[in-house]
Amino acid sequence: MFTIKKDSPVPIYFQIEEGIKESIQKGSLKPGHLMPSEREFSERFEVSRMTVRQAITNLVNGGYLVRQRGKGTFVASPKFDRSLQGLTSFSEDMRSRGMTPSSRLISFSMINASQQLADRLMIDVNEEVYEIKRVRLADGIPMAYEVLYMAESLAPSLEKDKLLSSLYDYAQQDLQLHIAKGKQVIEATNATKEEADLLEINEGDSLLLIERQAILSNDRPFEFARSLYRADRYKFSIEINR
Ligand code: 16G
Repeated sequence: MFTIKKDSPVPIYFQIEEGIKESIQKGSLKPGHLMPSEREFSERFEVSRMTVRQAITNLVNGGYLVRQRGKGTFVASPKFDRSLQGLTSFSEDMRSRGMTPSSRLISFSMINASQQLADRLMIDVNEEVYEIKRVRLADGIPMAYEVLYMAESLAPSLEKDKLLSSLYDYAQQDLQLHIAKGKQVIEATNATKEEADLLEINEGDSLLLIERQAILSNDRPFEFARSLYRADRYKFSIEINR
């Protein structure tokens, strides 16, 4: 590994931080690598555990390392860079990166539309709506947790097994619905205990909440969905012109 200079004016925690960062950037520390514990680091460099902790915490906050409850601290995987252009589905996004999408169905139920949901789906209050909760995985790793609402009248024969694969594929191929446009809002949030357990992260970890309202070519809303993306796995980019 790298060395540190105790007589340097550069703070020790910063030297450790930069040393680890450089090892990650050069590829000598690879994604998924289990980092030594704070104790091991402090013994190796003969510095306090507080100093090591500060360096590690900065690297976790910067997205270079991830802490996994009860397992240790690992070198983070590069974030999935998702374009904000285009109305793609989770399955399409993963397939375009050569990853295999899958879903874990948490619940599938029918509810009566509240006023707010009725407005979003442009249906009457109390009309039947599917509530679908799924964890979305890429190559078996949980990436997002989604709760989506869709008017029952759009897909009266929707069954559980369809939700294990792509809902957009089902809508387009089986129901001949044309998802044409949409509106998205992105906000930052922190994982609740339940969300953290589903996404295999720690309670309080950062998440990106995306609310999507997808609209069909006949101007009828297709879905209202709230997707919680792991902020350690995702970043969003967009091309802009002036
Ligand atoms: C994406 C959409 C979600 C949609 C899902 C369909 C965002 C923020 N959300 O996750 O609204 O329901 O794709 O995916 O992009 P599927 O066709 O793979 O089931």
